[in-house]
Amino acid sequence: MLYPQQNIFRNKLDLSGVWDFQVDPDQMGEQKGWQNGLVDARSIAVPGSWNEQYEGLYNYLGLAWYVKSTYIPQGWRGQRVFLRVGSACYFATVYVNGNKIGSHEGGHLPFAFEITDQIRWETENVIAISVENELKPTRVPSGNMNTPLLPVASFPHTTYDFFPFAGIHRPVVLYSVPQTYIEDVTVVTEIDGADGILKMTVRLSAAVSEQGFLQIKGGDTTVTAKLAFLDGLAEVQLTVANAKFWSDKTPYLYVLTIQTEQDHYALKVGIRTIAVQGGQILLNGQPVQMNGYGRHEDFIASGKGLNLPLLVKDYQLMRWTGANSYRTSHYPYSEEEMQLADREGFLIIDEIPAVSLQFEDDENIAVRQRMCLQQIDELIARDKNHPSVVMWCVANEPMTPRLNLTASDALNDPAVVKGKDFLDKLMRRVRELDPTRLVTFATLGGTPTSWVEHCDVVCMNRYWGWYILGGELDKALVSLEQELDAVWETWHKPIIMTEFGADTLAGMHGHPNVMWTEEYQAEYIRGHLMVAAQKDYIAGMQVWNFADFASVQSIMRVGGINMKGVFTRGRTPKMAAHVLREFWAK
Ligand code: BDP
Repeated sequence: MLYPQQNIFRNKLDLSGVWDFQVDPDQMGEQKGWQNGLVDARSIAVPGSWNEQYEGLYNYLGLAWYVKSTYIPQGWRGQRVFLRVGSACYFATVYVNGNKIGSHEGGHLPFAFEITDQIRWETENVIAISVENELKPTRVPSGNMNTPLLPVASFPHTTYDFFPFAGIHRPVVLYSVPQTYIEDVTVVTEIDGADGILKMTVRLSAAVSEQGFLQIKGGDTTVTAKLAFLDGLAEVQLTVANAKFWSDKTPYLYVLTIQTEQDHYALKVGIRTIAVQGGQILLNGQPVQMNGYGRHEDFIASGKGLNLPLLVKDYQLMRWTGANSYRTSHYPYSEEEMQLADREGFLIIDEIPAVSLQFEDDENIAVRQRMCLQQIDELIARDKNHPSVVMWCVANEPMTPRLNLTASDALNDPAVVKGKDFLDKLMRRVRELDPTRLVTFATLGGTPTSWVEHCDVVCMNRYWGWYILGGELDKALVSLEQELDAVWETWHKPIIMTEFGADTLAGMHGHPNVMWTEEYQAEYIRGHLMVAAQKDYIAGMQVWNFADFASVQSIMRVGGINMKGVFTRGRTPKMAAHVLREFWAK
């Protein structure tokens, strides 16, 4: 799943723009031949969620069609041509010139199909993509569950607290590659004193044996090596003497270029290591704090669609508060976002969309587990070479019907046993695919203790002073401190608070600082950071949330917005942003 690129051997045509669009609530489109063109189309932006582009589509989550016609350059003849979708939420089917090419399930990861044999070289080609985002218990994340563990009804009926934006969210790209092309590259780095060691595996699309060449370049340093492919596979290890290591403070990137008989591929790589020791996370052997946010891909009108100016602005705002880290809560973010993280020096906890997993119905559990494993495979394939990604997160707040079970009750509770088995399997899969990074999942208060056993870092989402002891900050902070100490005593693993926050209506002030005021949020965050500052085992504090974001409608969400942002949805700072600056930026 290499990111497509343009070079002298490869071509790329980005089909982002305004496409034809039509909803298909009765699912008759294919029968009516919509794969060849729409009859009553309106305009839609790609990438972008459809929900905020038209008022009437806000709550529409059924099937919809996207169509675009394009020439394919003559110069691509003789090459293999692929159609790649950065992400489509949730289930997508691709058609080229009326023929069904393939489908993909899962809303936040890229997929590509070879379309070489479908191409018309003399005329325009019709690309049609149908996308559907129904909420179902078997999907990840799940919706329309009939076991509502969440106490407040919501519309749409998600199990998660963000709006289920739908559509083609990332670019649709046509790209061409040589007949035998570089299909995959894996780079693993180690540090030996002042030297950087890179272990690289390159896989070709065919099991051929040939010679290739590889180069690492950065500043005045160039290191080269020969590649000997045997049955399409080559492995090589290189040492960069006196290397510049990648870190959040100095995000130095080398350019790795791979050359084979027919193909070229270039990749930016950072040399760094990540490990845990006692209560600390070590980046390049040195303790590091992962301070920042839980976030969302979310903005006015574009929904969850890739929004490049917003990405750049968000990184600037995060840096302005002194943050060096965030979690891709609650699903993989765009590839462009990950590239920016490498470049800007952010430490990423990379999460699959397993939000609020429940362990009730065996059939649903089995389907969901397959989807979780698929998403782990796809995510690691996509993000394994990003130095910014330091930790994989296999779930957010998996839950059982009864929280806070005593240790002995938990032993026999069927949901606890199933949940442990489920999470253990996910973490095992991650370690098989990538033994070099850390693994975790985000716990909520009352999570069965045993589930945390295989985590490298204990990630805690806690709302002392908001959902619990709201308005009683002094008491809340005492409880927080007690709980943190107890978790540390149990596990002796580093702890990151991956969520803590308070809904805050921007512009609402109070003296005294009651809940929902900017003053309350500011004091809430200050209090949490002060508790954390006294604890050596705290390896990071990630505020929920970076910015206000669209959620589902419920009595919990004024205007359908979760207002725990330190910035508003339009990106103006609340008072709390200045508190974070005091702690992190000075
Ligand atoms: C946490 C969830 C997060 C919610 C948050 C909240 O992980 O997705 O948005 O609560 O309630 O439990 O604001």
